[in-house]
Amino acid sequence: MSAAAPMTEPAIQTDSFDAIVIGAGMSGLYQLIKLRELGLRTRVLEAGTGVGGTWYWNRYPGCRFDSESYSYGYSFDQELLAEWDWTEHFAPQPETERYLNRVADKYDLRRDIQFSARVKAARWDEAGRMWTVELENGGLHRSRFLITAIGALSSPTMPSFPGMEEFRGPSFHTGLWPKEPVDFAGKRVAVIGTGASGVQTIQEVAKTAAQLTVFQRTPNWCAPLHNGTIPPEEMAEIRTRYDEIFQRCRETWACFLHTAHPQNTFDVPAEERRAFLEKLYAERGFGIWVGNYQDMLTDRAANEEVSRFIAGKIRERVKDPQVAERLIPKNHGFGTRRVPLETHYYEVYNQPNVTLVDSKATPIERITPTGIKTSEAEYEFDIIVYATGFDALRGAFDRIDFRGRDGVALKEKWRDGATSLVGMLVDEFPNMLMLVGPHNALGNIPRTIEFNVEWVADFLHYVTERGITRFEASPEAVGEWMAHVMEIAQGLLSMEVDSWMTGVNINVEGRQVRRVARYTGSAENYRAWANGIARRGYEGIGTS
Ligand code: N01
Repeated sequence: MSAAAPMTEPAIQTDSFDAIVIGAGMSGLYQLIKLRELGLRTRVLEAGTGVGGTWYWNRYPGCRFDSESYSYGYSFDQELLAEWDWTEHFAPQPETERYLNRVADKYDLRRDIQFSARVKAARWDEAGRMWTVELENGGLHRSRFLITAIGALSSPTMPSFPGMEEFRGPSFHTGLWPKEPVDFAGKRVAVIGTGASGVQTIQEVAKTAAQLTVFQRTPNWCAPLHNGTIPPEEMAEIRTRYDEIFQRCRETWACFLHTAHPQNTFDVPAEERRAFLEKLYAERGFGIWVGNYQDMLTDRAANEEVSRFIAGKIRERVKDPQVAERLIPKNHGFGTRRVPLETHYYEVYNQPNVTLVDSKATPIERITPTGIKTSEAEYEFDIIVYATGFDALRGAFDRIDFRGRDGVALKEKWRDGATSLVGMLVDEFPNMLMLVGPHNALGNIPRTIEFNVEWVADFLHYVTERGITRFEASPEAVGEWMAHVMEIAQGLLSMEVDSWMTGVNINVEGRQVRRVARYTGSAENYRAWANGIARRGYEGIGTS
């Protein structure tokens, strides 16, 4: 059956393809484009009803980039770069979703995407050298190659408070937001969680809610986003600099426009240091985090210096000193967790309609039919928002029953931590490739995605040109890469802190132990390793 077959579901069917891609987000869409160029019959299986992945599911109020828009879009299509106008330096979710739909339209991608197709299991068939992919609705597909494009932060997690199902009002997880707008005007609203999603939600909901109560367990260090609109003449100027912008992203540590300052914190006189931090605080985007002094994330004293500076800013911005203290992290230094970027977030706590509850001191005990009961008080709410995050990096894999050679389950294999070769291959899982899998360079993620998608396309070109029908990473190559991944994370202050970046999520069984969950070296290093494998004839990947 051809890949151009009508996408009607849910009739049980067994279709055969050269490649199946799971997920129609940024990575899946680009992978489809590249696989078509290779002439591979490809089917993309997408759980949602539209394209966009992260930008399809995360429609919560205030959701937007915190990479500069023009550093975030695809770089591979000059025509698209010439046509597309970003309207804000950090585009809001609806604009990004529109952008990804434009890409899908332009390349007529939807004819190869099957929507409402959530993958339940994928089994490797050694005799046939094929993957069999089973959908939750019972549909079956087979393919020679399997590519996961399932995202790093795509498996939302809920807390397990007693009584959650009894709450009478609507409740939402930020990562599973409904398509219909939610009206907060005049409502009593609770937001649980103060990570990047919580912060963006809180500052938006505070504008209209009658009362907003924020349940904060661990404060995060937040810094100003400094968003602004992009007038047409500025967009025209940005457009002339796209080559320079993407070149810059290729050269920086994490593919952002910002990269570490080449000096150490205390090599600079105090006054100059203060001026530099003030400058970063006043600038757009992640500069304060990834463009700070180069030792800020490895040297404890350097980190304390920057933390003190940011704490001072919080104290200046929040009028009630007790509330300010509650908002200042005490158990981790600045930048050792992902820094949420904010717009008047701290000033929200000066509003009379906003209350901050310390849910470490007074934990949530249960959700009641009318609100939330903590160890100290009972609150009434019309709406509860769970901004409680994701089972990062691993969760999207665990939701699918991947079975490799001899029936080995990926979930079991990764029980004590994921293993991979450059985050893209796993031994015992032949013909499977992962985009943005564990131990990927993440950072400004579209840049990583483009690199990975092109690496996968080049590899599949190599494979198909030679009539190779089976490939598998060797355990030795995986071991060597993992040793590098572990070694490079040594000495990072972030490794001493619980967060999704160290694989911790108290809401998920088995995620209580800190691990090296992502590649913490530079993107350049990551690319050099992956390109080295390719240059040496895909060394460490057995083929037949
Ligand atoms: O999730 P999080 P997120 N009881 O894990 C709290 C990306 N992103 O969705 O810290 C009470 O950071 C939890 O508390 P604690 C970005 O990479 C990007 O906000 O565990 N509280 C924490 O406060 C980001 O880092 C953008 O003590 C509970 C919060 O919920 C990543 O996604 C925008 C709880 C979870 O924070 C994840 O961000 C948004 C419980 N049982 C997100 N369980 C962009 O701008 C959890 N919490 C592109």
